[in-house]
Amino acid sequence: MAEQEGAAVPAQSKGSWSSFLKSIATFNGDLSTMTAPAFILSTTSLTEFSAYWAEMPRLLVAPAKEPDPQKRAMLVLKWFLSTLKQQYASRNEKLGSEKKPLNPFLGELFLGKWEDEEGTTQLVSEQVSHHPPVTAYSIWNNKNGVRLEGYNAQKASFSRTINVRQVGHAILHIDKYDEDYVITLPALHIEGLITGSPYVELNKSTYIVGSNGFTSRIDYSGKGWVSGTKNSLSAVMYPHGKEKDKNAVLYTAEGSWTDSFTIKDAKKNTVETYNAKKEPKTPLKVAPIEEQDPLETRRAWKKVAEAIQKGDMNATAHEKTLIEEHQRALRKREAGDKREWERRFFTRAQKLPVFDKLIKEVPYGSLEADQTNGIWVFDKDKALNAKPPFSALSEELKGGWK
Ligand code: HC3
Repeated sequence: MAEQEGAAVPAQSKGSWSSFLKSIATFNGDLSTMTAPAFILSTTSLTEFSAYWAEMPRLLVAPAKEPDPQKRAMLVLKWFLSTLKQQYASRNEKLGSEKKPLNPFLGELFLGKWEDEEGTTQLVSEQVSHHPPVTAYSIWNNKNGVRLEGYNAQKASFSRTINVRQVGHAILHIDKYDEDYVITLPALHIEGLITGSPYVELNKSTYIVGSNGFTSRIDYSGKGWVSGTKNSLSAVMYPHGKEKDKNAVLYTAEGSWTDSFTIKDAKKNTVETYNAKKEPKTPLKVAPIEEQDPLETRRAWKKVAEAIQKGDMNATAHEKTLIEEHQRALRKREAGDKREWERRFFTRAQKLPVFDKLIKEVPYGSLEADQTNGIWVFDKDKALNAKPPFSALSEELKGGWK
């Protein structure tokens, strides 16, 4: 049956939804400038999305417990695949559809931690650029000596729907084996726009390149593709340089990133299974709003979020304008003083040797620093010297970073 236009749109919003659809057909590619109807606005900022990488700490740290390098790389693949549902589909489940996230301001912060049998897994996420919007994050677990660091920006275009290319990467480091894995980020597009129930579908391929000599390539497909099934994935792991050699495949993964997938070895024996619906998540602990820094996302956007929740568009616009005006005044002052906003936890790097070395295994990979306002790395010294309410971070860092 053909998709019925606006079927999922509340009756009073049908007009604004069709105007929105008309407006995005000519939009300029900057997702932050896109104005969407009230019912599709989210109360969550993109700085919070960094948490999706680690909601299951057990899977994130599992590779650090595996002595065999080949199996370790396979467990990195398993963990990465397990994060996809959180990253790209968890909001549909919670909110009923993909909504338009709040566009973070420069310097916006999101900090939290997961505490479970794997110890503490700490998250620091910061908006390191506003034009273009870039979010950087560092996630670490001292007990298991695992660190994940990265940043991302989005380049959007319109052709039949909203298409988004992600610029940026993540790097997973395992202390015990002094091993790095460079992870590229999937392109995506929005499905369900016509009916008013948008959701994300992933496109093309991404790679995980390990410094231990193994690469995984993950291919994504959706409803209209060969597999014909929503949210499908198919992955292969092979030694560096052997992407085209079918006989060199060490592991394969097949299934769905929103449901379940299976990993098999070269002899077609199942070695790992994953069921997104069954895997337990550890809740993220975030400081109560009253104890947060004024730049922390939930405190900074509190009034906007309340107005969105009430469906009060005037109050939403008013509160957003206050934040934007304050930001403009800050930028003006900085320009007058000929200085730049000092990022709280991240710093620009001149180069990223680990990335440069490993990305050679990816046919089309590059850093694209010009698209992300620089190369962003977590600055341990900044974090060690962090003032209240972030002083506890320095204890966390002293407790195990190599
Ligand atoms: C495209 C997207 C904003 C960016 C989101 C990113 C790429 C951010 C980094 C995370 O690690 C992964 C991620 C997941 C989802 C991506 C969002 C999906 C939709 C959103 C658009 C700006 C909203 C489009 C508006 C509407 C009304 C169609 O939903």
